[in-house]
Amino acid sequence: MSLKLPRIYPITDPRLSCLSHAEQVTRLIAGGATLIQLRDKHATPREFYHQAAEALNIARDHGVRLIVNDRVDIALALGCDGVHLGQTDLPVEAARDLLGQTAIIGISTHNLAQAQLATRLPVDYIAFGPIFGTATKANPDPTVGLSTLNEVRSIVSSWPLVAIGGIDFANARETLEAGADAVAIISALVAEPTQIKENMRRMLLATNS
Ligand code: TZP
Ligand code: MG
Repeated sequence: MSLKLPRIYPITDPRLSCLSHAEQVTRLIAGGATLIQLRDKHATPREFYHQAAEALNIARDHGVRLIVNDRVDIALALGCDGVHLGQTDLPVEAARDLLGQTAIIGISTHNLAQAQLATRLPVDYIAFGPIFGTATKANPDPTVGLSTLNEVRSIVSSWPLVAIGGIDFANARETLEAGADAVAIISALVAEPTQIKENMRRMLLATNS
């Protein structure tokens, strides 16, 4: 069955927020998040494993699904809900073999050809971006904009589509209107640690159709 995505898909960032994954997850859930991705480009695998375990306990207590960025091994070891893979991560088919049919697997795509190819892979959602300029990702691909997102919408037909990159309060609604089922957001939600709950709540309200 096709994955039903919440329209706001927050992603954690310990450097940006100066908070543990567990603390960010706690605050995002308080603001209404139901699907959260843990992303950590700096922790050691062991540190990320322990932090993800703590975050997963909190998510489980609230019936919230947790996706791990990059690390299939950590998702498998902890029994997280799924993984988000980039173009240079483990192949999706290998991740599917390891995690099984019920895991949620998402893939990042950055141009029309990659998005097209993704529709032939065993994924549950296709992410596309960066839509707008972003300072959060190191060496990002070129920004693609809303019109390309709209083209991707037609290329991937009914596949669940996540837009990512530079999405904030000013552009989240128009990004959804351009064809995304969900917007994945880091800095606009977690960069200001005292405002995470409030930002999550405001983002849900700002995109309420
Ligand atoms: N992939 C494409 S852009 C991006 C990732 C992980 C960063 C998104 O972060 P922000 O702060 O929402 O622009
Ligand atoms: Mg990756």
